[in-house]
Amino acid sequence: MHDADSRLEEARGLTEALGVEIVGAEVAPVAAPKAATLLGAGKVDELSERFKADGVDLVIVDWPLTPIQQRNLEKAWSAKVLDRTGLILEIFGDRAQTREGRIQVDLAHLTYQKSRLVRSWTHLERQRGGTGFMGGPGERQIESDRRQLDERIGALKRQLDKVAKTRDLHRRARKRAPAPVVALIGYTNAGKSTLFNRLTDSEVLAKDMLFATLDPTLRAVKLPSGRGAVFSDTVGFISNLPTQLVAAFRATLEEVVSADLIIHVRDIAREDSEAQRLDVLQVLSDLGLDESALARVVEARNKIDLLPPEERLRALNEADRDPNAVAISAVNGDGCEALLKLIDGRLSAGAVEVTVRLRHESGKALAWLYAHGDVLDRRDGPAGIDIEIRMSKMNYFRFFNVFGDEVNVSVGREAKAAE
Ligand SMILES: Nc1nc2c(ncn2[C@@H]2O[C@H](COP(=O)(O)OP(=O)(O)OP(=O)(O)O)[C@@H](O)[C@H]2O)c(=O)[nH]1
Ligand SMILES: [Mg+2]
Repeated sequence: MHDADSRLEEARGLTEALGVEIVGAEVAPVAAPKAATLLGAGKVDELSERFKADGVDLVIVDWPLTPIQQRNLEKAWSAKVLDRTGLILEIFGDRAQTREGRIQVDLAHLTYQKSRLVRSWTHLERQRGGTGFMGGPGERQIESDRRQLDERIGALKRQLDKVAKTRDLHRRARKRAPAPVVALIGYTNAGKSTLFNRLTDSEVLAKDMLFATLDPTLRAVKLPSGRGAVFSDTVGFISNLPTQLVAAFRATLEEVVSADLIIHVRDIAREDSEAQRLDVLQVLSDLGLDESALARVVEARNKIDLLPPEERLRALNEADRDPNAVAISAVNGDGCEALLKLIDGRLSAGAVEVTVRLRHESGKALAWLYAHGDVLDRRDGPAGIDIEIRMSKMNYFRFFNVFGDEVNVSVGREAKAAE
């Protein structure tokens, strides 16, 4: 879980990404959420005073607000109020540059708006004469709004289809060239663009700003072996990514996750690095990436330059023991050579012969190995079961992604380089 402080920091980052001046930010504990205003009346009043004194005209509430709550807070504070989804949609609206990106954002916006047309409440209001404390448009107005939104959503979807078809043609042209695609994905601000620039010698925008990148970029690279590959940099993930956005960006994201190899770039200098990792895996699974596809995921544990020496050493050692991970600094280049080598090796097909040590109780992992490889030798000892096995590279990496945490594995280093 992200704690309140990291969430507040992230909300600050998102607000800065919108380019507005931040007057203040704080955590407001909510014991019992109020249906009308989320916050209690006392808190709403107290904030109202302060907002007036500071001349605040935009308030971000990092929590999903119902349309009613949003409207009531706007009234109480005489300021525009955005919740997390609204804020992220605004940022995306600012950033989108390609035609496809703009259509995707518009689509997400309209879907969001449509989901916020309230019927049941206003229905009551209207029957009571329409002057209840909620105010709001009448039933007929809402129906006509909904129809208009539906029409525009339909039109955008058709446009998007057209653009996607063109992109599909481009993609097929690329597929004919045999270069495999390597996609950089990860939490926003993890360092994807910085790494992309370093690996491909390019200059896409890399900035200490959330969602600096929105539109995908592709570049061809030559790997150490001489093999060519196409790298892609794209939009970052975030916890509680608005579903409207995921839906609108589905085509882009699916293209990314269908890459031959997925580099999950992580900021491991952050306190909530593990929570961010889980958020990213959640988005991947939302996009339909299943267990077998996890074999295509490699972790680039970035920003090791920010770690104090002992922690850095630990990170390096841990990554060393994991065939699916490399510890790097995209800023100073540490580990990037090793990452390229790992990518190179992973893109070459073939089998590996390794010895894996399992704990006695790891029956599942043992059965998996027997099912997915040729067991060459088995030694049952007091420290565990040593299995010498030959299996496809794909299965080897898959094994680590599935069982890496729960089994005690000892592999010869040569396994990492085995072709
Ligand atoms: N110290 C340090 N900073 C890094 C490293 N990699 C990236 N950064 C910084 O982290 C910030 C974000 O980097 P980006 O490359 O823009 O991150 P991103 O993942 O592309 O972010 P979005 O496009 O916003 O999702 C920038 O200020 C980078 O300079 C690293 O290895 N070490
Ligand atoms: Mg970026």
